[in-house]
Amino acid sequence: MQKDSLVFDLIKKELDRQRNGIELIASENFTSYQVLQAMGTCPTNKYAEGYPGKRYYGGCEVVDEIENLAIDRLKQVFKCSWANVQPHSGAQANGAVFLAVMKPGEKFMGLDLSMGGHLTHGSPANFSGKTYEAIHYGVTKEGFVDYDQIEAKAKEEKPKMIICGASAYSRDWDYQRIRAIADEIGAIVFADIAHPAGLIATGLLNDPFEYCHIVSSTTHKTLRGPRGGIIMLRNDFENPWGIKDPKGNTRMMSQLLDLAVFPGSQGGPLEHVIAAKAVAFGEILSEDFKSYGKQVIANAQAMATSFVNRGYNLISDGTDNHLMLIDLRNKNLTGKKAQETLDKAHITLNKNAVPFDDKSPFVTSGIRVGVPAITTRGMKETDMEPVVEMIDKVLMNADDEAIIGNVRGDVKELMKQFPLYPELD
Ligand code: DSN
Repeated sequence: MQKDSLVFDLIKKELDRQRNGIELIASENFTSYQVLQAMGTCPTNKYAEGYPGKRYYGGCEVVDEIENLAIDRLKQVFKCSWANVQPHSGAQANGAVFLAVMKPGEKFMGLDLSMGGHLTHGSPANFSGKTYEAIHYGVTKEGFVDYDQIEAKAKEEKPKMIICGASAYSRDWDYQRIRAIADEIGAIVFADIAHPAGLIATGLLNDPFEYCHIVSSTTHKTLRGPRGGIIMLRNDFENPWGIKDPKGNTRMMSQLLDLAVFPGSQGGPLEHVIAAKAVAFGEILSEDFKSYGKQVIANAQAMATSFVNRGYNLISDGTDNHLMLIDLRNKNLTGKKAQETLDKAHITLNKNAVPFDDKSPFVTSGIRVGVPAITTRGMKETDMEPVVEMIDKVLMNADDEAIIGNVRGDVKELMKQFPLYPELD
């Protein structure tokens, strides 16, 4: 059969874009070549609705082994007793958690999207805000999660579930305090660790499993796996909230969550992606990944220092994790302008609302900058200052095409030192 060059040429073009640019989108990363290979394999052909040993199709004996391997490795990564590796994405994982524990119209609380939260934590545009009653907490004017506000609102509103987790928050979480608040009102604590999961897996940030009843994540951010989602419990439990399955039976939390993923919200699992998740979880268990996690934090802190030294205003004045949120108002730039201008120099990041932003989400006053991807490419602390220097040069000359063109050339030269997927040449 003739190769579909139209598609494969575009894939090659995307590879070149990734190779030649500086990738600073905080939610992106580069998988290993093995993870990439596993994704493009024959389990994609297999229907396997159900779970290992309990499928609705014949011929599942091998994909059962693949899925069990992924589950076993994930349980080792987070020292948990139960895991579901089928969610197609983080949003699907969160959708399943809602479906498992909340009835339509019930109340929950999450971090406001405009303060760093996520769409699935109650945005009015998302199923979570449309189906359930969302109330929100925010951050203090210094940019830290406002735990006093969580406590006051929780006592007043008595939500059934409190979500901790964010998409644009550079600090660690006090899970213990949130659990103590939740216990006073009998609420479920659900941690969405999609962003910092790789740093939690390596013990570099607080452990949500000690205090949160349910934990979800994506697998493609700091976990450096294929694009997908997961749900986990450290200790399975018979739920004290008396939550019932669709047939009216009270079940263990793991059973409620399994039912919510399949048949509740998904059909056939993507077994080729689950194979790639298994590869990634194996990598996370290695010593190399521990060094990677440490380097991510070291790079983020070095980059934050370089930005502060150049007069940039970091929300909360710094970072504990892999990202930083920068308010550009003192530089007379919007997030939109900054993102678009940096794109021209092949430096990729995203515009982002900052807490108490006066601009629309399409414009924003800020940018979110993350280091997981450039750390995977091999960059170290000493590489951060040159990167910030290039960003600053572009932003301070945002209408000068010649200067931006020169930086684009410098970016390409620099990134040659950090090869990406040489196996594909
Ligand atoms: N869209 C992801 C992010 O960029 O943080 C979260 O799902």
